[in-house]
Amino acid sequence: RFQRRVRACRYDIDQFTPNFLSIFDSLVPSEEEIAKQNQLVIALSRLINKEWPNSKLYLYGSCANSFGFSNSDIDLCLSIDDKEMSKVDIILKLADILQAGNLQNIQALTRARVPIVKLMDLDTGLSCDICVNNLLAVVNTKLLRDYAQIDQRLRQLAFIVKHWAKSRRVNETYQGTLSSYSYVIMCIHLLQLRRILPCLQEMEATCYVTVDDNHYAYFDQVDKLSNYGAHNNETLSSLLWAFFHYWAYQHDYTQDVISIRTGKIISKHMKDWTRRVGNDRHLICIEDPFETSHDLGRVVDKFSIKILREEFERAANILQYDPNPSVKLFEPY
Ligand code: 3AT
Ligand code: MG
Repeated sequence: RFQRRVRACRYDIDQFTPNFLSIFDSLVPSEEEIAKQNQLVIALSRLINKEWPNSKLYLYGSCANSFGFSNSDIDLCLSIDDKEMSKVDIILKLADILQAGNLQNIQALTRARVPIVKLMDLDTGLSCDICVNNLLAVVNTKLLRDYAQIDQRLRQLAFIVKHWAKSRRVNETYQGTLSSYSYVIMCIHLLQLRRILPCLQEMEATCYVTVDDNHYAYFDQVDKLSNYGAHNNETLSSLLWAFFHYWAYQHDYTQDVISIRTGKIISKHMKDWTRRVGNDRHLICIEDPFETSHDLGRVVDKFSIKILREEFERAANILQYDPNPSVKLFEPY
């Protein structure tokens, strides 16, 4: 049985919070950049609505979930109800419609796992990917944004974790490491366990959505929860310490699944995630809050799990012992 090692947080950890907060500030996109993103959505929507008046273009992913860095690409999703056309046909036609705009490098990637149109907008200089009818991603974007509004420490923690993951090259799903979306969910889970965040999907629902005949509901009146975490006064650096210590030394990789849907740790056994099925190896288990049969850790293989766990340990040790953790943590891999 995996030994869970628990260490006491270093006594002087809080002194590093101002350094981590200034890194956070340097990564946040400016108002001007956000205005440009909205301008692009309006311009593209106009173009697309001429051809498909009943379609709607949604921003999703990091530029809409409030966990986006400055200068990141824009993720868009076109919602369109056309039973006659396949997704690939819609993508091809969309690429064609967009030729009329002031855009560059329009490419229809029809053979990708999620078919998309890629483009660069010459007016704003922004690059974006447009997918079709991927509405669950629009819903999970809103859930993440709602959580971020409850306590500012979530956004701060997730930015630092994402920045660490990008610096250390463990944010590359095609290399078997975790997506940004997974890292944000890991941060939400930590704050739920520390009662800094509630579990919105366990509360009385105020928001209902149906995607592909599946019904989802959760409490989204988050302005009523702005004092939820106030009893806990842990600072950003001690939460970072807790995050890396959890994943380095406390998480039980053989038995546990983290679940923000329930706000708890649940068992692999209960989910039947104890053995490899097809390409799903379940070496680190992170339940998707809506697609509950979906393990976000399924991209991780027997090589990348080692890399990932070594990086968690490296980060935990830096936060425990290094005199200058806010520098060392992000040293390029
Ligand atoms: P970056 O800032 O671009 O690194 P991001 O928030 O855009 O981060 P991703 O690129 O990982 O995050 O994903 C874009 C969105 O797609 C986020 C989420 O709404 C959705 N998404 C990503 N991976 C999954 C997944 N495995 N299951 C469901 N939705 C996902
Ligand atoms: Mg993205």
